[in-house]
Formats: sequence, C-alpha cells, structure tokens
Amino acid sequence: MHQSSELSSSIENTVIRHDWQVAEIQALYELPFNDLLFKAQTVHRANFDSNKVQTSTLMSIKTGACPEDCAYCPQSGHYNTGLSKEQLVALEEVVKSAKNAKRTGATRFCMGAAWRSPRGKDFPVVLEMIKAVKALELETCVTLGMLNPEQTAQLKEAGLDYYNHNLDTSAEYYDQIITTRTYDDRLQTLALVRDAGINVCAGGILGMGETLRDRLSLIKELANLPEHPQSVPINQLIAVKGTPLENSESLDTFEFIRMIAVARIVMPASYVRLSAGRENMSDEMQAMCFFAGANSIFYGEKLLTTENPDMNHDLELFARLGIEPEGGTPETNPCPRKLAEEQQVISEAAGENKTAKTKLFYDAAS
Ligand code: SAM
Ligand code: DTB
Ligand code: SF4
Repeated sequence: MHQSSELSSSIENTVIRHDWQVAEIQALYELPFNDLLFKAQTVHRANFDSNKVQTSTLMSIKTGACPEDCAYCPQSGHYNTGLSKEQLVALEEVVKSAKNAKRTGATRFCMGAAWRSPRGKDFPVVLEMIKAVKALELETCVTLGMLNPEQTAQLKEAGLDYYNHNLDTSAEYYDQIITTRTYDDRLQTLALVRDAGINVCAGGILGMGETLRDRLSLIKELANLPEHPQSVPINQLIAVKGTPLENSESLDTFEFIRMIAVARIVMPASYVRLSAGRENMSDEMQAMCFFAGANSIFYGEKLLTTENPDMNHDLELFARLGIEPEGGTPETNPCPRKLAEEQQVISEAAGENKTAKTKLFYDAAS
C-alpha cells in the first residue's frame, strides 16, 4: 500500500462520527459475513489490542420490587418472578465482594440497584460504597436509574468512574417494553452524567421481539450521542420466567454477531461489552463476538439476579483463545485450564453444583 492510502485507511478506521444514518449502518450489517467481520476486526485493531478483554464484576446492591415496568426485567415489582424484595446491602458486604473481584482479576466493580432513581438515606450509603471500592484500586461503576444534577455532582465527587444507563432498544420500540418512563428521560440522565465528567456506559438488549430496524436504530442512537459512550454493553435477553418476555425467541447467532460488529465499526474507540446472556452462548459464538470487536465481559458467576459463566470457564476460554484479561490472569490461577479440570473433577465427585465449584476457586485463592 502507498503511504497516502495507508494513512487514509488508518483514519477511516479510527474516525469518530456522530452523523450515522440507519441505512448506512444497515449497509454494513448486510455485508457478506466475512467482509463485515474483517472490517470490524480491522477497526478493532486500529484502536485496541485485539487480544485483550476488559473484565467487570457485577453486584446487585439492592434487589427486586422496582417500581418500573421494564418487560425484560426480573426485578420489576410489576411481575412475579419469585424474587424477594431486599434492602440496600451493607457496606461491608460490598467491600468483601469487591476484594474478591479484585483478587480474581476484575478491573472494574459495577454495583446495580433496582431503583427508578436514588432517593432518601440510601444514596449517601452508595456514595460511601463507591469511595470504598475506589480505595481498593478498582474502577467503579454504578447503575441506579434516573439522576438529577445534584446527584451526578455527588457521584463525581465520590470518585465514580462509570455510570451505566442503557437505552435498551430503539426510540420507536421503547413504549412496547417500558411504559413508566420515556426515551427522553433516559437521554436526559445520560446528558447529566456526561456533563458531570463521568464516563458513560450505555447499550441495550437484543432479542426482545424488536425488528432489525429497531436494533440498527439503537446503535445509531448510541453512536450519535454527543460523545460515544466509553462502554457499550450489548445484552442478549435472558428470558426470565414471570416477565412478559419469558417466551421471547432468541436471536439468530449470526445476527447477534453482526450487531457486535456494527457496534464496533460505528463506535471504534468504545469498549463493546459482550454483556448478559453469555450463559446461553457457546464458546465458539463468544469467540466470534471477540473477533467481531467485543472487548469486555461481565466476569463472575452472577450478573444481578441471573447466572453468568463460571470464572474458571471464562479464564479457560481466554487461555484457549490466547486472550489476556486486561487486569492480567490472576496469580493464584496460573493455568486456568488445569484448575478448571481439577475443580470439575472435585465438584463432580462431591456432586456439587456450579456455585459450589466457583466457591472452590475462591477458597483456593484465599
Ligand atoms: N434500575 C436501573 C436501570 O434500569 O437503569 C439499573 C439496573 S437494570 C437491571 C440495568 C440493565 O440491566 C437494564 O438497563 C437492562 O439493559 C439490563 N437487563 C435487565 N434485565 C435483563 C435481562 N433479563 N436480560 C438482559 N439484560 C437485562
Ligand atoms: C448491563 O447492560 N447489563 C447488566 C448491567 N448493565 C447492570 C445487567 C444484566 C442483568 C441481567 C439480568 C439479571 O441478572 O437480573
Ligand atoms: Fe427497575 Fe432497572 Fe429492572 Fe427496569 S431494568 S425494572 S428500572 S431494575
């Protein structure tokens, strides 16, 4: 390649645009699969180390009985999913989980609350949680629902690194999924978070009965925000019994991978997180998502209320793919494959379930 064409292709792979049209994103999406993946991987390599994946651990700090009616959510008080209402967890419990997350190699600790918005005496406690997690030299993230300017200022002051607030789907499909708030409410909180100088984590869910156009429109909304979200979680719906979406049909695997690829191409410098739903994805599907430009995962056996793959399984998958977690592979687990095999044998012998198997890892690490 001549120097000038090398330069123009490297600019093309790194340029940040905010004027995407759905038709343009659709044209990318409809490329032959190999061409799309090649393009996504080329953009990925121009902006990131393509063999590194960021790992975030999630903790539910306040579970259930949420006043919102999000049709996908097991924590909405409008549906009966068998979850019991819980109070805000204690600060010490958060510190304990965050220490564990750090020891197992996570670089970010995300705390989620089933709130419409933070109110009353709980918010100052969340500020203390952020400070305590930050003191462990972990990046901090919270997701607490809608915020006002005073709250964003206090979160920033407490040292918050990221705020998660998803657009979830297209503006057009939004009222089919949530009726207790609007898309504009969501955009407004994102603006307040951005203006407070907190990194934005915003993405959505695929597989809620939306059309392809809705999915492309969601990606367009995210890409055309005044700044690209620094982190873009792409969730595959976990169809939870008792929610209105319990019988939703899952998306075709290749359609999901294509969406990861277009997210990577239109938001070249953002972390794209292969988020909820990995428990229902094969290793091969996840590997293709990483090739398509996903470079972050939730790491740990639990999301908020649902299951996530074992850490050992993830570390083994990384090892098989030559992927390095951004925080490094935990020292206590130098050979993930061997450890996973040993633990599989021990757990099977003891007739233990998955949670017990993961516990063995913690025990080994402590
Ligand atoms: N209540 C806050 C809010 O909605 O912003 C924070 C917690 S909420 C559980 C965070 C995100 O989790 C939602 O925006 C949604 O994208 C995701 N989520 C919830 N239930 C899910 C499910 N069943 N499958 C996939 N993602 C889900
Ligand atoms: C995001 O996009 N996905 C996470 C996080 N942000 C807070 C939550 C997934 C929740 C899946 C359902 C559950 O475990 O309750
Ligand atoms: Fe509440 Fe968030 Fe679940 Fe909606 S997604 S019901 S706001 S916890």
